Amino acid sequence: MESADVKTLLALSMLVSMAALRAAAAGEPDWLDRPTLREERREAPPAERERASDGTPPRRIVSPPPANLVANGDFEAGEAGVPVGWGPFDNLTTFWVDGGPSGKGKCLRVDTDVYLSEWEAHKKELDEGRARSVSKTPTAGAKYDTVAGTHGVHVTSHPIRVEQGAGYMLSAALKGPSTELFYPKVFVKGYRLLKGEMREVWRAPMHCRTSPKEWRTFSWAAPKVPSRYGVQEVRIVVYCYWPPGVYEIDDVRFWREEVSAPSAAAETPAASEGETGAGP
Ligand SMILES: [Ca+2]
Repeated sequence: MESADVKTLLALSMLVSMAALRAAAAGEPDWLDRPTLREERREAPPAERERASDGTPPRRIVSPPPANLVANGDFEAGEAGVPVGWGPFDNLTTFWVDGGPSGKGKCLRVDTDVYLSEWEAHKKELDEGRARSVSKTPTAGAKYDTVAGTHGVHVTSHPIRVEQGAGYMLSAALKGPSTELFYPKVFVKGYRLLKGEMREVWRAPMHCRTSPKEWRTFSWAAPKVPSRYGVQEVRIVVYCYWPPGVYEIDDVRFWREEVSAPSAAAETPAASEGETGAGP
């Protein structure tokens, strides 16, 4: 072999070694240069890319679902016959029952087909500590004198603190009657401390076009930022009214989610988030 060829070979091997060293310095093992792994890395979601760039081998990672900020949003935990973290329960219009989208576990049941007078009398008894179990009188006629046609039924969660500038999402599973104009809603109501007490300053509904035949899951189209309206804490409120009937609710979820610029711009002002007409 001529000395010129030896020099060329030496130069080439040095270049190869330097490339390997550079790759190692960049935290990339050289086996990542294999086309299939490169491909997998390119297609990986951001969470997986981050993991791969710190030198650990890339592999499929299923991200855990974001933490649900509603304690007992699945209504599985209960005490003294009612689910913890929610209220009020009267066992005339609100019940903790077996069931849910999976057909297992527990869920919330709301019956709005109860005479308003009967419900008010029962509530008075409960308030006065004269609790007794009652069964409703079957309703008849136009039913405008029922809870459905008047007050509606609210079931409210515990308070949840929200962070400044943070986006949040809401979802829930429901089953029950609805019409073109009337259907149950799940609200996020926002509160702030004003003159020593928490006052409602904002609300955002989720309209639920329910079916009495099947469970359906509903969610907001995009995250909302409650702190934009001065909100310090929120409560989730399930609201059922017209048509009179039995509604079931389960898997209420409220979680932090990054807000993208377009959805933030599209968010409607607080005043138009409220409901008009029959509402809570
Ligand atoms: Ca459940």
